[in-house]
Amino acid sequence: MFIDKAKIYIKAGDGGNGCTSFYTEKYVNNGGPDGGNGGAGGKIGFRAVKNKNTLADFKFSQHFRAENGENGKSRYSAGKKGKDLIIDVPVGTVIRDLESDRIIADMFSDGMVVYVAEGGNGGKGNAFFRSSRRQAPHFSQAGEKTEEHSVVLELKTIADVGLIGYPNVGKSTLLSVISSARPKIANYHFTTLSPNLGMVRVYDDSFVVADIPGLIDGASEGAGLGHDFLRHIERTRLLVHVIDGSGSEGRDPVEDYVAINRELASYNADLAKKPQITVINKADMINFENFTAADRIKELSGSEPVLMSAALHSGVEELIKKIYAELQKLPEARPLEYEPFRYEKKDKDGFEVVQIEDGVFEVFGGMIEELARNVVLDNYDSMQYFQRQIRERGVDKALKKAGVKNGDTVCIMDVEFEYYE
Ligand SMILES: Nc1nc2c(ncn2[C@@H]2O[C@H](COP(=O)(O)OP(=O)(O)OP(=O)(O)O)[C@@H](O)[C@H]2O)c(=O)[nH]1
Ligand SMILES: [Mg+2]
Repeated sequence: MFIDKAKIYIKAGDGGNGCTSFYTEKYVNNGGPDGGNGGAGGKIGFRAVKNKNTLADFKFSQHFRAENGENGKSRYSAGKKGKDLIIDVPVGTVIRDLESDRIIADMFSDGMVVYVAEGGNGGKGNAFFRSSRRQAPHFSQAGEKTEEHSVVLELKTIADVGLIGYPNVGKSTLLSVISSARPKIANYHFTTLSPNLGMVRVYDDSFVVADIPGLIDGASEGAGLGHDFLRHIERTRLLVHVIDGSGSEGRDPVEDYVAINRELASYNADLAKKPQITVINKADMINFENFTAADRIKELSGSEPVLMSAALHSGVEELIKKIYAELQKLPEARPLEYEPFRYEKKDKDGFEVVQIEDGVFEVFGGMIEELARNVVLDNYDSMQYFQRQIRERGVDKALKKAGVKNGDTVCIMDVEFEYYE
């Protein structure tokens, strides 16, 4: 199955907890604190690989988590860092944040790796908190937790040339003649259901051609296979517009030429502006008495169409040379231009005070959560530290401003305090 859009969930690793422990040995009493730090959580990254050409794998697995950091242990032993998780995607995959719809990365070149989510920091062990004033800290810090994010993967094939045209005009036949690709070819509409890529060798060089499903009137509004596949030619440098010159299905080649260009323009104006080479195919079946289509298309497009029979391989060499010459004049394909979106770590300084009811206030926010990592609530040492920090960081002031009075209740995380100045 060809899948070119997928939604997945990614989560970098949580940091491991710091350890609270005291040195023990036979005959040694009251050893010092020796709890080690937790390890950092693993990062999440994406890697572009050229041996994949669909996002089908993501149909079946959608949850990706990097390893958590290990907890710290006694004897100053630090927890191991969590392993990073690198997710392989086909070259040309564009990664977006679901919520903001902003681009995180355009996986444009083979082998490139982009890290998109940092792992949580490990918590400090109690050995870290030892100071001259506090010889035996009975607390350690919890590891930092990371959040899960939803991201959208979208494959936008990278090819030099895109083949466009009505169904059954011979696009896939052309690709099979000029490259070693073996797309399905048959005498009915929509033989091609997903893009095919082929590499065309010319002189000592080569270029890549993408064959997409045929377009029909109203494709830009979703008719037929719709414009779903047009995104695979958005990044091409040149379009080759294939027309059935024989009118074998009772259609007029000139009308076809105009209609397909109209569809392109209503899908995306940039696509319509892309340089085009027009190819009149099925020349073996054209009745050249009264054949005026080539001249009229030349008038409309401003350049001579290539007359060709993909079936008889005639005119094909000429077309390849023309494409190649045209490509030399065009700039190399480039990645999308975007300001990369990054997942911010949680705000660690802000907090808010709200009055929930008469005499009851609640304090919450990133700063509170961060502080709470440092606290073991039933531990006197740690509680003192917490209260002092809260005062120092302006929570007291904010409470007063909100109108707190002696004897009121203040809720912070899971704990209720009675407020006294
Ligand atoms: N007589 C003749 N028939 C051709 C020529 N090129 C292709 N055909 C035939 O036209 C039919 C359609 O060819 P395809 O290559 O599958 O056409 P397509 O444009 O890829 O069609 P879709 O994938 O459905 O959009 C097949 O039966 C081909 O054999 C040609 O130059 N001359
Ligand atoms: Mg086809």
